[in-house]
Parts: sequence; C-alpha cells; structure tokens
Amino acid sequence: MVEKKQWQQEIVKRYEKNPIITLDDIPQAANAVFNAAAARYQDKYLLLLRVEGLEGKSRFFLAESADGINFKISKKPVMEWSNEEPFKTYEKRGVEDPRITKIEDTYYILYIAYSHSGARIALAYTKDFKTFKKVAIISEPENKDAALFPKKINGYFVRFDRPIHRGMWISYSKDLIYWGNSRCVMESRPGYWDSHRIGACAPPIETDRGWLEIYHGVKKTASGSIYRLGTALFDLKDPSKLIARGEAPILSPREYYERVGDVDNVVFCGGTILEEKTQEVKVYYGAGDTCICLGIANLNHLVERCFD
Ligand code: BMA
Repeated sequence: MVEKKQWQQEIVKRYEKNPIITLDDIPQAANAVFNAAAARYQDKYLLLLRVEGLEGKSRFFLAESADGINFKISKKPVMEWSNEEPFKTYEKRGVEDPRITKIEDTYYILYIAYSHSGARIALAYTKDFKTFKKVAIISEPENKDAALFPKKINGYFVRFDRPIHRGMWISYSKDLIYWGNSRCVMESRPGYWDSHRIGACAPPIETDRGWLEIYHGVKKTASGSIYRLGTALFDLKDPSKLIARGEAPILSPREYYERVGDVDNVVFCGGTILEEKTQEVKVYYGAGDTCICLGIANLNHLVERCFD
C-alpha cells in the first residue's frame, strides 16, 4: 500500500474519540443530535446543537466546554419553534441547522424555520447565551444554508445562502432583515463529488488570501446521496468573486459513525473555531444526521487546498 500523508488526502483530521456528542449526552428523550453552530464566549467553547425530538421536530440545546472537546449540555432547549407570529406559522416543523456569527458584541444566529411552506432563513441573536431573541424571518422559501460574514463589507452585512437548491448565492443587507443584490457565486460541478448540490457550511473565516468558506457538496449515487466538505476562497473586498475552489473534498464520510445513521454518508458542518495561536481550525460536524464530531485542520492547509 502506498503511504499517503493525511493532508494529501483529506486534511481535516478526526478527533480520535469521535463522536464527541451523542444522544446519550442529551438530557431529554430525543431522536438525534447533529449540525451544531459554534462560538467562543468568554473563555468557553459553545455549541448550539440541533436536537431532533422523538416527534421529529428539531430545537436547539446549548453545549459548553472549557477545552472544545468535552461538553456539558443544557438541561432544556434554549431555542424552539415559536408560538408567536411571525415565527409560529413558519416554524411549525421546528428550527434547524443554526450558524453563529459574532459581530462586535452580538452573536447572530441564522437558522432555518421549517414548515409546510418549506425552509426559510431566520435571524435571532444573543449577547450572553442566556437570553436568545428572535428578530425576523429573512428569506422566502426555499432557502437555507445561510452563513453570515463576521463583519460588514463596504457598509453591508453579507451572507451566503442557497435558494431553491441552486448553488451558493450571496446577498447584502443594511439591517440584517431586508436582503438584496443577490447573485450566484458558486454552483455544483458535474462529474465531481459536489455534482448534485452545494451550500455554505460555517460562517466564512477571514484570511490574508481571502474569505475561506467550508461548504458541503452532495453527490448522488445508486444508493443515495453522499455529503462531503470542501473549501473555496472568495475575494476579501468583493466576496461575490470566487478566487479558488478545491478539486478534492477536505472531509468525506469514512468512519462508521459517518457512514451509518439516520441519514447515511453525511458529514455536515455548521461551525468552526479558529485557534489564533496555533492557526488550527476546530471543525464541528454532524455525522450521519445522528451525532456530533470534531475534526481539526490547519488554516493554511485549508486555504492551500482551494488551489489544489
Ligand atoms: C441537508 C440539511 C442538513 C442535513 C443534510 C443531510 O439538506 O437538511 O440538515 O444534515 O441535508 O441529511
């Protein structure tokens, strides 16, 4: 067998004791825990976990950790579907796939409001991870996979999103509520691992060479879809401009917990944490729509991979 270095294959290295959060850690009866958002708050690592209840609807629990590996989960959900309009109608089937972006002293949460109308992007925020305030529903259906940039660019808030399964788009807003000037920035690639669908994963990371986006790509096979993670780099001043996109994925389902679950063959990331000192990126990802795992990658390798 030819020996290959880790970074020559898939550059996200799995934490050896994956998965880091399973159903056993959730203090209520539930069906699955997956697709978490991530943030640093004070000296803690926080994850907002998507927990699907036995009835089939998702809500968010908060997980706290001192080391980014061992998490303590809140006794109760911190966000659920709302009984008040305008959320009530559009969250009837639950809230899903949160992503957190810190801008100044506010942690914005973009999540999916799910109902008979389909998926819509919604906005909430917190400043202390104790009180969570829903603000508005900020897209029409079908739109999801929304990742907010960590700062305004040319006076606008910026997000990636994914309208009607038509690839990764960018939109701009002055107030985070009304979005426009939307355009497609990246599409699926026929013949590739991301040939069927793509969408943004975690909020973009600012690097010297551009905005790094970890995105997910789907390939259809005879036995279903395979969800993988890849990287793309966008211009710092004009993030609608794609600079480079990696040919190969950075993480594919290979371990049993990624291969087999409620949805087989899925790795799906909602949050990353950059360790400034080591330039190491902690990649929190849902595996098989059933548990949460940790992967680690060097920031520079992730950027380099965009040019491979
Ligand atoms: C996507 C999202 C994710 C899910 C993935 C795999 O479309 O809905 O929540 O993890 O499919 O099922």
